[in-house]
Amino acid sequence: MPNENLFAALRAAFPNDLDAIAVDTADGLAYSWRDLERATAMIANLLVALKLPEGARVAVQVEKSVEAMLLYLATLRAGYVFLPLNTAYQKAEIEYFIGNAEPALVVCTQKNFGWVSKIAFQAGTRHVFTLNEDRTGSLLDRAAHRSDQHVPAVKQADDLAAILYTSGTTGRSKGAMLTHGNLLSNAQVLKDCWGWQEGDVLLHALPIFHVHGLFVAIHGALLNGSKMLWLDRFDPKTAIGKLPQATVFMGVPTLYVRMLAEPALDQDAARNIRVFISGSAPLLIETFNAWKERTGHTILERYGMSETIMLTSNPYRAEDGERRGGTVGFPLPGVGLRVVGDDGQELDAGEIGAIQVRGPNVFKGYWRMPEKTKEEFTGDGWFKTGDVGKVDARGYATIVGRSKDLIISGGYNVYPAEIEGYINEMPGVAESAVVGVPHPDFGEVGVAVVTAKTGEKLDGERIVAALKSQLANFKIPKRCFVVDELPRNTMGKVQKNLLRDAHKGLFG
Ligand code: MLC
Ligand code: AMP
Repeated sequence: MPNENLFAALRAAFPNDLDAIAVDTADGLAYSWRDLERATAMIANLLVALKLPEGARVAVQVEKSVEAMLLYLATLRAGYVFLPLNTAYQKAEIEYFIGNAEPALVVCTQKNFGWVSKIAFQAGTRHVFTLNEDRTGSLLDRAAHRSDQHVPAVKQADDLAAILYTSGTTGRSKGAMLTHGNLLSNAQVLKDCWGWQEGDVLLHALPIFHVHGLFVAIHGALLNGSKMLWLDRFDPKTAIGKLPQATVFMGVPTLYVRMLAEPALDQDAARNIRVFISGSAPLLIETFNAWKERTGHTILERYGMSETIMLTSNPYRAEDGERRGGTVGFPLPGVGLRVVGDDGQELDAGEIGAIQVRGPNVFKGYWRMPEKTKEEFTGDGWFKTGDVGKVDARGYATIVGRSKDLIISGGYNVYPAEIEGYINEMPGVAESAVVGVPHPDFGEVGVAVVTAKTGEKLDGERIVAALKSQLANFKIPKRCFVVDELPRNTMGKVQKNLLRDAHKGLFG
């Protein structure tokens, strides 16, 4: 039986010249393809030596670095399941993820080792290693003694490769289980759709805890044997400075907005770019137009999810159609996308309804949540995205809203229910509502509206400060208002649309 391990496919795409540069970092380090090959073998051999059980999860909360990417690739190579965690997550969030996923190995930064290892050991994790931004830490120390030869573990397309936690509208986060087959089939489709070609160079500026930076960007470059210019963090000036050396750039809309604010962004800076790709959040038509005017390039917008990786894309080639701002383009080859009404019946072109999808890219289910998984699929096997949209007569899909109560801020998902849960626990709080309002930088940000229990006095700033010690920074509402009562409809349900309207002009 052929080995369907994703790593094996990525490795097979390495160029013949293994001494060529695979990754260049902003601080002047260069990694050859041979370095990638050997370092992933050494880390994979370390994982093998730990005798982790079949299907073991490797949970990783470290800053972005090339070594963090090598750890991801080594986990695939050794046949274990990678579980990336945003570095913004705080104690309670990590406690939940580790408790739920029960990883056999946790890798964290030295700075967080005390509290992360305590949580991990309490959850039954056997090994906790460290990996720091400056390439120090016990993971690499231990891997340094291992052989640099390793045959990729044999995996089938249906075997798990990664678990990505995504928050839920109710209850706790769910771990989306993605298989080697999900990831590889999607990467192969994108390689063709986006015209990856010889000589391409990717400017990698996104975090690597989520689908966009971890899968779409890294798999895209590796599967094409393309060099990456690696930025550990996004800074618009640095990114613009690197653009002339790149041919492909991927970003969430906030990255485009921040680069547009720099006078240095012009046609010359973008002269070698073949394609600018945007996704993870709606790209405003103003940004799409301003980008075209300033750089001469039409951004290609695409749409995806943690549960499905990439679903749709605007056309790359002119003969396939124009890139239409405000739309997310056509379903990718192999992806089925339909828009259904309240009765579950498919709607006609132009009609707005719930978006459902299916295809080889659609995940295997939520980790240890068979009931939740069942709820999110229709009886005939389509996944309910929670997005609301339409498909026009020419086949372009547009996302017009979400049926899930979700805020997308700077490309990160924030679930109001989670934030409200924390606020409602605070002393003196009667109830709260968190809504998303437009923001010029992040697209959308959360604003909290809170009422006090009778006789209690609350201070919005203190509520925000208290949240900061409990939750990832991007989830913190940018403002908190204390009011006498929340608007309700006749059924007693809080009218979030009225709150959104009342605060929509807050950030100009
Ligand atoms: C940072 N802050 C945010 C924020 N990021 N607030 C709201 N939303 C965000 N996304 C806040 C911090 O809390 C802090 O507030 C202040 O902004 C500065 O923090 P920072 O750490 O310096 O921010 P910065 O590094 O500039 O980060 C901004 C960013 C980052 C846009 C570069 O958010 C980012 O990398 N976003 C990309 C997310 C991404 O990759 N998404 C893909 C998901 S995959 P304070 O008050 O503490 O000062 C997916 C599927 C698909 O969705 O289709 O791709
Ligand atoms: P996540 O759960 O973080 O993977 O986020 C997935 C969600 O991001 C989708 O369900 C959409 O709501 C949203 N999304 C991704 N790409 C786009 C896009 N191009 N336009 C609008 N929304 C998007």
